[in-house]
Amino acid sequence: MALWYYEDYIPHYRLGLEIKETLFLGNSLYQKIQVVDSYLYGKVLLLDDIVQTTEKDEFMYHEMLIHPALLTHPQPKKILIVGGGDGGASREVLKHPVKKVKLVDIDSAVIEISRKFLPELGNWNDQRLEVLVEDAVKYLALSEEIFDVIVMDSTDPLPSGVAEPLFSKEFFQSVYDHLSEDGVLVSQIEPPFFQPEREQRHWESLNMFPLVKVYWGLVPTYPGGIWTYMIASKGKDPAASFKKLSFPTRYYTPEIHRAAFALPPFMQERL
Ligand code: AG3
Repeated sequence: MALWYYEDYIPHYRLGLEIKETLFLGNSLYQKIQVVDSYLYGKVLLLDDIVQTTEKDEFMYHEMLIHPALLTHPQPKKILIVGGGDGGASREVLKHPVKKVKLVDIDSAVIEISRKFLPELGNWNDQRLEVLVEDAVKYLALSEEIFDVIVMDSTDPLPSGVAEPLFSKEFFQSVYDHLSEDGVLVSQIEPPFFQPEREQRHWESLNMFPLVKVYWGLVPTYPGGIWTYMIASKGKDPAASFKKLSFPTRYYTPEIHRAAFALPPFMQERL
């Protein structure tokens, strides 16, 4: 009998994947963690029944989350990743000539399970990477460190979800205070088609930055067609920072970077 897994994203809408088997199922202190093996997307990591990443399409998300931000800073050396326990975001950051990457994830179980079941996602042995299991809100409140780029690779900012405090105005202010002069923040946000009001709220919460832009990309296993990212810069304009990279990519190109900032009118009108 066929085995199907569904993500019930919002009422009246679900995404389904036919799976071969469940490889891991358990609960951490913070959330339900699951890894399934699917026919079309390979291994899939789910947190609280929400698809986080899949072996086959993760490059589309991680390349678009990382490269526009790293190219927007003139010389990114110190990077902070908030969340990112599966390792995909730090892997892309480490392709750049950065000096130090700190990955701060609240849930050690996500890191352990990802390293065990999706080891090819991360570049865990790179000496420049430091992994800390901590609540990023507390971590930043207590730290005086300054970063060039801060990446938020969290779960969806759902009300009462683990990531909710990361999308508050207070946290964005704290991120701003921990960024260097030309500092850049990038975060994945929600699909604009289904969550327009929430997108607008995130946008408004970032108004301490002189430049805030939204860009989009495709991630086949995420809901709502197009997926959006929000980028805030103290210096250069992210939309004009496209560049040919010195290493191979499978989604990012300078042309895609440029096009990603072109927004359809239905999105533009609310920003
Ligand atoms: N975190 C964001 C995943 C969002 C997908 N949302 C959904 N399926 N409803 C990705 C973590 C990957 N490093």
